[in-house]
Amino acid sequence: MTDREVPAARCAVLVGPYTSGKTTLLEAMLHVAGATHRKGSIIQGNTVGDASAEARHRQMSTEPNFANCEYLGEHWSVVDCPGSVELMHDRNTALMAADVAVIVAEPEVGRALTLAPLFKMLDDFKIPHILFVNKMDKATTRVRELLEALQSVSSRPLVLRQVPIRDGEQVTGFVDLASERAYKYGSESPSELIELPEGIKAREGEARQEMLESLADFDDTLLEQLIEDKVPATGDIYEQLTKDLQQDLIVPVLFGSAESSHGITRLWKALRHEAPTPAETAERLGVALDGELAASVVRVLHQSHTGKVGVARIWHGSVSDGMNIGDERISGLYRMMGTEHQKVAEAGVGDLVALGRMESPQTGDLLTAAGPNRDSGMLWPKTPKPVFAQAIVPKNRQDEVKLTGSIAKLIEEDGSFVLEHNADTRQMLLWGQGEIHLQIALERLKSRYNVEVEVERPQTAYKETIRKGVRQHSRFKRQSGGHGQFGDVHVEIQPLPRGEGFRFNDKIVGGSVPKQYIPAVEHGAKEYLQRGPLGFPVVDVEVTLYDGQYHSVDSSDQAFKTAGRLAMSEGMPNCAPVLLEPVYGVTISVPSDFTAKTHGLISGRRGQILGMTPKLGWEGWDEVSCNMPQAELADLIIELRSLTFGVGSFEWRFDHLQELTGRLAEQVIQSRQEAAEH
Ligand SMILES: Nc1nc2c(ncn2[C@@H]2O[C@H](COP(=O)(O)OP(=O)(O)OP(=O)(O)O)[C@@H](O)[C@H]2O)c(=O)[nH]1
Ligand SMILES: [Mg+2]
Repeated sequence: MTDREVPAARCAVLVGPYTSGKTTLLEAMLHVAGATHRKGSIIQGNTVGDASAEARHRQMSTEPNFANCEYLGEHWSVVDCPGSVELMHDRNTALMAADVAVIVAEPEVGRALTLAPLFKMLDDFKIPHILFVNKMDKATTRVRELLEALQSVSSRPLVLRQVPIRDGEQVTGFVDLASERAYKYGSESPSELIELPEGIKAREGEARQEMLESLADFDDTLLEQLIEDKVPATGDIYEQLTKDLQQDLIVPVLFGSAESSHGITRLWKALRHEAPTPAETAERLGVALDGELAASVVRVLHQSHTGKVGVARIWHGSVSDGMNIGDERISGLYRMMGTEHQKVAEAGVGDLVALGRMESPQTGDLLTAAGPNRDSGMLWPKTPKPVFAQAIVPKNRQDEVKLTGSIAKLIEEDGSFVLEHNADTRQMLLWGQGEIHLQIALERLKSRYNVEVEVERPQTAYKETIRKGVRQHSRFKRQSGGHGQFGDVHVEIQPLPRGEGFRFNDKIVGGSVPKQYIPAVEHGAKEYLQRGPLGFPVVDVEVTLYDGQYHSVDSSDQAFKTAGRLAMSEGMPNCAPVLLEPVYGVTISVPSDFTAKTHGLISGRRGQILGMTPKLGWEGWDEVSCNMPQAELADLIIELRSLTFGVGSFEWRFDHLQELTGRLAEQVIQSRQEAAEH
C-alpha cells in the first residue's frame, strides 16, 4: 500500500452484556469521529442506534445497529450488538463482519461471569478483541480487581493499557502505558495532555512493567530487553501490541465513559492502528478470495421502503447499484446509519453495505458473482436451538395467512426463532430464546405488519394408552325405512410395548366379516383412537378383529366403520387407560459452581439425573444430563438463567412417553374434560 492509497474500510463490532453501554459508546464514537452533529442519549431516545420502534420502546437494543463513519480519513463500519443473552444469535452473526470486537463491560466484579460465553465465542472464532471498561464515571471497583475477575473467564491474557488518574474517587484522566503520557479528560472536549502526576508514577511503573511482561511472553527480543533491564522503544511496544491483537494473542484493556465521551479517542486510535485488515479477517474466516466477488451476508432486513435487503461485508471485489449477483439485480446500495440508509453507487473491499431488493440471499451466505453460496465452508456460528415457546393466535382470524408470512420474514432476519404447527395440540407455537425475544417478535408483528396476536400457554402433548386387554363384542344396527345399517364385530384390544404405535390384525376366518369391510373396521378403530377415554390420543394399542356378523343387504363400509368405532368406545374404558406424558432428554450446561444448584432444579421439576460430565472445551463448566417431563420444560430457561447469572443453557430432544398417575394425572385429565365441555 502506498501512502496515498486509502486503506480498505474496517469493521468494529461492539459486544458485551446487557446495559453495559454499547449503544451509548456507538453514539460517542460517531460523535468523536465527527459523523454526527450532536450526541444523542438513550434516555432522550435520540441515538443513532436503537432507532427501531421496539428498541426505543424498551430502551434496549433489540437488533444489531449498523453505522458508518470516517475516522482520520479511514472508513469504518461500527456494529452495536444487543447485549441480552436472548439475542445472542444476532450478536454472533454480526460478529462475522468484525475485523475486531470491542467488549464493552461495566466495572462490576459481580458481573464478570456473564461475560464467560462471550469470551469463549470470541476465543473459538479467534476474533481479535479489545476490552473497553465503560462507566468509569461511576466506578467504585478498582480496575485491577475487575481484571482479576475477568481474567478468570478469558483464555487470553488481559493486558491493561492505561491506568486511571483519580481525584478522590473520581477518575479524571489516564496514563497511557505505552507512551507514558498522561491525559486529563475534558468535559465535552478532547482530553488534554498533562504532566505525569507525581502520585501516580509508582503505580504507572508497576502497571507498565506488567504490560511489558505480558507482551514478552510472545516476543523473545522484548523478553531479552526486560531481563537485561533495558527500556524498549515506544515504537516497538506499539508494534508488539498491534501484532498480538491481530493474532488474537492478548486482550488489550482500555477504559472510559461512553456517557461522558471519556477515553473514546484513545479507543479509536487503538482500533485505527491495531485492528486487522479485511484481507486478514477473510483469511481467518476461511473465505476464498479467488473469484470476482466475495461478500458475506451477516443479516437480512425486511423493510417497507427498501423491501428485503441483505447486509453484506465485502472481502473481495466490489459491488455497484444495478449490478447482478447471480441472476438477481441489486436495486439500491446503501450504507447504514441506524435505521437511515445512505445511497451509494459503489462499495469495495471492507465495506459493510445493504444490498437492496434482493430476495435470495440468506444470513450466512457467501455472495459470489455466480450468486449466493450457502455452503462456502466459511466459519459461521451455529444457530442456537430454541428454548422457550408461546402459543399464538391471531386476534383477527382473517390474519392467519398474513401471520405465518410475517413470521417467516422475522425468521429470515433472526434464525433463532422457529415456528411450529403442533399436530398433537393443534397450536401454533412461536419458539425463541426467551420471553423478551418472543415479546420483541410480537411487537415487530404489530408495528411492522399490523398483525396482533393473543398469547396462550403451550399445551403438553399428553397421550394415553392401556394397561390391560379385553375382548369386546359390539353391534351397530339401525333400522330406518328402507335400507338399514348392520355391522357386528368381535375385537380383542391389547396393550403394546411403548413406542409401537397402533397395530391392526385381521383374524377373520370363514368370512364372518366379508373381506371388503375389514379396512372399514380398522378405520373406525383408528378414528376412535384420536381421542381415548381420558380425552387424549391413544398410542401403543393392538386391535385384533377375530369374529363378526354381517347382513347381505344392510351391511356397508359405513356400518362396519361405526361398529369398529363402537367396539373401541365400549371396550377401551375397561382396559385400564393411563395417561402418558412426553419426557425429554435434556442437557444442561452451567459453570461448575452452579452444578449442585442445577441438581436441585432438576429434582424440583420431576427430572431424573442421568449423569454429569465436564463440558468439552469449556474449562470450569459442567454438563448435567437428565430426563425431564415436557410439562416442566416450559419455563426451565427462565429459572436456569436466574440461577446462573444468565449463563446457564440447555439443549433438549424428545426421548420417550412415560406413564403419569396420581394427583398430577387427575388434574391433567380434569382440565382436559373442562376444556372439552366449553
Ligand atoms: N454512568 C454512565 N452511564 C452510562 C454510560 N454508558 C451508558 N450508560 C447508561 O447505561 C444505560 C444503558 O446504556 P446502553 O448504551 O443502552 O447500553 P447497551 O449496552 O447498548 O444495552 P443493550 O443494548 O440493551 O445491551 C443507559 O441508561 C445509559 O445512559 C457511562 O459511560 N456512564
Ligand atoms: Mg444497546
